[in-house]
Amino acid sequence: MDTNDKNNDKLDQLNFFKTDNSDEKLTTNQGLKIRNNQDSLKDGERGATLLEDFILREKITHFDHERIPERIVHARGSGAHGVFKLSKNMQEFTKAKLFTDLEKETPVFVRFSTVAGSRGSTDLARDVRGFAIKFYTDEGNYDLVGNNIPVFFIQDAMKFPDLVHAVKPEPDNEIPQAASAHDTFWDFISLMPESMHMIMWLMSDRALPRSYRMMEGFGVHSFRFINSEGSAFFVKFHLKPKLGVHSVAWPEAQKISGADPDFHRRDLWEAIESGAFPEWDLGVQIVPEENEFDFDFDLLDPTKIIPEETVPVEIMGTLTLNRNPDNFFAETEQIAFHPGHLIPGIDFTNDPLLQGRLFSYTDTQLSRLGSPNFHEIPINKSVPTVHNNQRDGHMRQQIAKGKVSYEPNSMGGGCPYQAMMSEGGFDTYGERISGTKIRARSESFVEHYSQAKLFYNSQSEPEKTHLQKALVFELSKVTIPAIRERMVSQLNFINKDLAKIVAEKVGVEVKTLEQPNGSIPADADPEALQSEERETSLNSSDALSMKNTVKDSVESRIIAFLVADGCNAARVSELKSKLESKGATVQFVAPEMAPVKSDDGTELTPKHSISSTMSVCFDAVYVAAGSASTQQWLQPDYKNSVVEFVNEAYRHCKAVFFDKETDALFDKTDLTDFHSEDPAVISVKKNDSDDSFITAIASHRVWDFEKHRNGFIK
Ligand code: HDE
Repeated sequence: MDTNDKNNDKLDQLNFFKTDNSDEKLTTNQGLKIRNNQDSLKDGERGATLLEDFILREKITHFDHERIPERIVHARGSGAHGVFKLSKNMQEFTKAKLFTDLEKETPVFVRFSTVAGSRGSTDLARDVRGFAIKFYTDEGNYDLVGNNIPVFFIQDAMKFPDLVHAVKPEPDNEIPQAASAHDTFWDFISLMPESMHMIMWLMSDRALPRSYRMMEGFGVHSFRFINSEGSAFFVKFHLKPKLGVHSVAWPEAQKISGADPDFHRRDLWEAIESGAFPEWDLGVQIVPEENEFDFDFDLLDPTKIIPEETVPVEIMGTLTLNRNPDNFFAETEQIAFHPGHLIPGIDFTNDPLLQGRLFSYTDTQLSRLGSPNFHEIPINKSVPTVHNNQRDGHMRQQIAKGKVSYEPNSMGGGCPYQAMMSEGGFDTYGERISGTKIRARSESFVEHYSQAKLFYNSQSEPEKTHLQKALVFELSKVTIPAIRERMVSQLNFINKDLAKIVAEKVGVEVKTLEQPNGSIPADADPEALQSEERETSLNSSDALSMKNTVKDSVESRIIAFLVADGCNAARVSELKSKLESKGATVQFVAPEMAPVKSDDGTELTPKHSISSTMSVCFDAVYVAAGSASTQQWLQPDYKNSVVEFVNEAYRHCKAVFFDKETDALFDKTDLTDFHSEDPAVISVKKNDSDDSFITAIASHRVWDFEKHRNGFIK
């Protein structure tokens, strides 16, 4: 598929709004050609500027108003266009044409984001990632506004402003930016047992994706599918990346934030530009209405997953991102998502978090985009033309003809008239409800620890270690010991070892909380509900560990080739071709930016000099064969940098390949201590082949050797 040639209904609609300045003259906003864009109009060459300079005034006024409020959460984001192609007709469960028409490719726009940071903050914050999809369907826009973590911190929308206030920079000094490692966040969290499951995910490496293209996506809440007979099913949405789920390590994340704060944005952009289109399988877990109460948790509780072992994910089709936006502001910034943008065949549930979201998203667009007409902004326009009697407001674009803007009417022939269901009219699912108005939490929502345990138990040893270290890092930034203490006491309900390890490192004791805090109904027995012994019916779930993810491709991985004068051109070219034929990208890193002269005289153009990049920005390192090049690397100007480059890749468990005649450099690195079974140290001395390097890159990292590689185990 070619990015820019592929068109569809949405792209055709957007094309209408695009402009191209090639071969055009500069104009004012009124279309007047401008003769001088250098000087303002003055009273003589050295005189004061004249108020009548409408060209200057227009230019400055527009500039003064260029900024709009950033999103209150998810301000930092990147987006791309793509398509969704259905592979399985889901008509048994839903009448949504999006999920029943096998012929149709539905245009989409997807926006990924971090949550806490400002628009200009780093991509590599330890944070949840947003994963919001707008499907431009023939039945109107359908938005799936999800995250890369399948549960949420809180159960009820009432707590959302508190959560966000706690995690955002502290209000007195606006510190820290894009980080949860501070007092107010952990103060709040330690008082909110319902957040513990999400905290396990957030402290895991899931919160440090290698790429947006290597993240799962989740709808989080239970939604409903409704079929044409009116039968309903609870569904949870899942997106599974074809490249697998991969992460970086926290020490890398911190360095990448300095070396390339746009790391994820750049990665997405460059992958799409190079034709390596990111793909996800979109699937659902389906629970028939009559099985609603078959689980040991409440399906309406957004702090719970349905384990995939209990209800498998049924794959419906593929989401592909194949085109970068033309203009960041017009598209990625102005896109407005809303979980309430629905189409027939999909509906909500009573999940009290989702219910609150249904109010918030339209409301926030009014201050962010400034007008109830935000749906008319090109990126937000539905493919079907809008016909209704809503009128006027700031920046109205539509020119609605005729005298009639009310209903019922006879003067307009009754139009626009209501659609019957058979004509695609939306009908809310007729859920039977009877209840008393009450401001309370259901008892079925009160158990908070068993799925946190399930998550922790399901992690591999290296993942558990990373999670412990994340908690230690975060809590070490908490200045108030009582908060640290309360937090480790919460962890004690999840795993006693975890609590002990963290407590020791953050200098507090594990105390038994008298009873967990939280909104517990007056007549519930909190101790029974929160008992340490309480487990889920499942001990561990493979789907929760990244260890079990897909590891079969080097596609779009970025490999640093350390090349210097005299390196072996034939080997460089041979390995480069092998890697590129499998979809990887090779970038030359040289002592300086000057072209490198290889042994046969071929010039290699570096993408980076050793002083302008770091190995944290790459997936693997190859040290090019050649004794002359090795000697150049060992010159005082480069030696420390190149040794650190290699050591750092090694510490972070990446594949490192030392080719022929590179021993002199190898001997200066930490690799001299490598474990003989470590499959990602590739060396001609071990008789490793190029294929071993390729397999090692595909497996992402050898986390199992992390302790050896960092010298903890000899
Ligand atoms: Fe959001 N959320 N949210 N959220 N959310 C916003 O809407 C809100 C929640 C999510 O790329 C805001 O347009 C409330 C869960 C994503 O443009 C705002 C509650 C999930 C994005 C808002 C939640 C999300 C947002 C800010 C609790 C995962 C970025 C700007 C009741 C299922 C969308 C905006 C984009 C954005 C409110 C909880 C995902 C303020 C009140 C749970 C991916 O309306």
